[in-house]
Amino acid sequence: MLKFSEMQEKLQSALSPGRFNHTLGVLETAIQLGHIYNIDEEKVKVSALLHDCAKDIPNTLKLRLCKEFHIPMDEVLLEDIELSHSFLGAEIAKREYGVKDEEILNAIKYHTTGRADMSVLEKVIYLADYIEPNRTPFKGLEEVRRYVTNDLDKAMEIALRNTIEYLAKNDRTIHPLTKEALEFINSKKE
Ligand code: DGI
Ligand code: FE
Ligand code: FE
Ligand code: FE
Repeated sequence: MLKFSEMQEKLQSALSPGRFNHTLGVLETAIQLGHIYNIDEEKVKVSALLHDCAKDIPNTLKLRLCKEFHIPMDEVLLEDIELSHSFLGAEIAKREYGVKDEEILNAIKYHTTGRADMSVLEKVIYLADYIEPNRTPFKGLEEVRRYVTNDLDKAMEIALRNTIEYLAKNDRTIHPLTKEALEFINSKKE
């Protein structure tokens, strides 16, 4: 694995200034949440830094790389190539940044859709991405910020519900993993 400072330099040249700035916001937020929820700081930092490492790859190249790395392109991903950046990001973190830790790779892989039975690290990265301070405010953001420091699952539930509602309103297909993530959280409640 590259040193953190080397990763940061490599990433900065792969991302637009705005996307890099977003990443620094996610990094700062994830470190704070990581302390609250007692997770390994190194894992939090690497996951947060690299979560969007594939975001600025042009869509045609995303598609080609997904094929090359044997990332299964389901119907939703084919319709919305952009969505593949999380799955592709995990592969690039592994191949180009030398990340071997499966927990980190999964936090990157599921940061956009979520999935059923997420680890605490996965939830922290998903939510840090959602609430980081550089994001342009949107409906539901403040509610997630209110819950995130004391009820991680409640914050996930709200964020997932908001995302599904937003996608439905914009006639975009909801990925099965996104639905499963919300169903799993709801199934744990009475
Ligand atoms: O990469 P970021 O912008 O930082 O954030 P992200 O990785 O959470 O991506 C957000 C985008 O992903 C947003 O436009 C909504 C979209 N998205 C999230 N879940 C789904 C989805 N798009 C589709 N089609 N289906 C999903 O389930
Ligand atoms: Fe992303
Ligand atoms: Fe997100
Ligand atoms: Fe992001």
